[in-house]
Amino acid sequence: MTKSALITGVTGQDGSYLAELLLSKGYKVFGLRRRTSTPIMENVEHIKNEIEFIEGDLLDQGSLISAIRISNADEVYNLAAQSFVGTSWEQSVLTGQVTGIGVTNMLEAVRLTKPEARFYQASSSEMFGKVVETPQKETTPFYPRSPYGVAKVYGHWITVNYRESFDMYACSGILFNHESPRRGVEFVTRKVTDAAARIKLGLEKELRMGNLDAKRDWGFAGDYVKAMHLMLQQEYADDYVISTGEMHTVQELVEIAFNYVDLNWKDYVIVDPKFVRPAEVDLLLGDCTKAKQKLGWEQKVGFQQLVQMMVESDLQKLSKYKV
Ligand code: NDP
Ligand code: GDR
Repeated sequence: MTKSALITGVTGQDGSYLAELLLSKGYKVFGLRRRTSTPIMENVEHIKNEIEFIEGDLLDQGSLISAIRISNADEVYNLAAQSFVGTSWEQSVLTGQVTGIGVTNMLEAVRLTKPEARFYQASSSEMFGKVVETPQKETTPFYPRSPYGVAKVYGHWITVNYRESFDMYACSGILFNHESPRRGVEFVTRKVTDAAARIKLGLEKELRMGNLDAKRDWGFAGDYVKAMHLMLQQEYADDYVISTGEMHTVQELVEIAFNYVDLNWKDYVIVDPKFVRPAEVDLLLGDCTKAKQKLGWEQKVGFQQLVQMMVESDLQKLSKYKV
């Protein structure tokens, strides 16, 4: 029998890769999409005719109940969020409402409408924040460092709570940073690959950055959405860390991107306090042994390959504007 899935945040980076994956597995895919004055469809343009879009918003309970009714989803992937850490200091209340309470709205819609549906919550390594142990695993205590991280901790625990209170199949994937050519341009990887391509093509002269010493565990979004799907195919619902187990600095990211276009990054990069955060997460490094053993998940794309893939994609997108 054909399975159906509902993806919130389908127009985002992960939503688009997950929709592709589920379509390739023969799922009927429904995507929750916000009403916007101009449609934001770039990531899903190539599959828009295969997805059934339902208008709704994580802040509007009725629309979520309708979405579960219309889709009759067997699997619900809650990927929607205000997902940019930087903005979470500027819009902290909104971030709490969407990224935190929005999870309860979604869980309630499932509980009231189709409690047997399987539920995935997009938790984050940002919950570890000012890390209390390294590497971080499922049992590492949380210490969030931004309104975004705090909201994700709430979303994480409400998912665990609904699993334990209502016996729902609700999982939380604690995913470390994952990137792709579809990443929003404000996130550091895409900001750097976009800038390297622009500078190479003569469209920009400099790149203003924040903290170059921050360390992250960066993987490829296309690999990570496979873990989300696997989490909903198990006998019991559980929570899993998904990561590469490798850590790099922002400076290394910059070096790889600029080297790829034969430029010396030191000639173009300026550190600007405007991009330094009020509270920083200095390092994140994940231990995904549990996911490897129980889900059989593994990453395929390495860090250098990822950065080069992103620069190449930005060069192609921008080459028509070359001066
Ligand atoms: P994106 O920012 O690319 O996508 C977020 C999506 O959420 C967009 O489709 C956006 O819609 C939608 N959205 C935002 N607010 C609302 C709302 N109020 N109602 C309905 N939809 C809304 O994020 P990613 O794809 O990178 O991440 C997916 C999820 O995983 C997020 O929850 C993120 O916090 C989490 N996460 C991401 C990681 C990463 O490294 N990428 C790591 C760990 C967790 P629109 O297009 O209209 O703006
Ligand atoms: P992050 O991603 O906050 O880890 O959240 P981001 O790419 O924004 O920052 C990573 C690190 O780079 C440093 N940095 C800069 N960041 C940005 N955006 N712009 C800059 O100019 C810059 N200079 C240095 C940051 O200070 C930070 O240390 C991402 C999001 O996808 C979340 O939704 C997700 O939950 C986590 O990853 C895991």
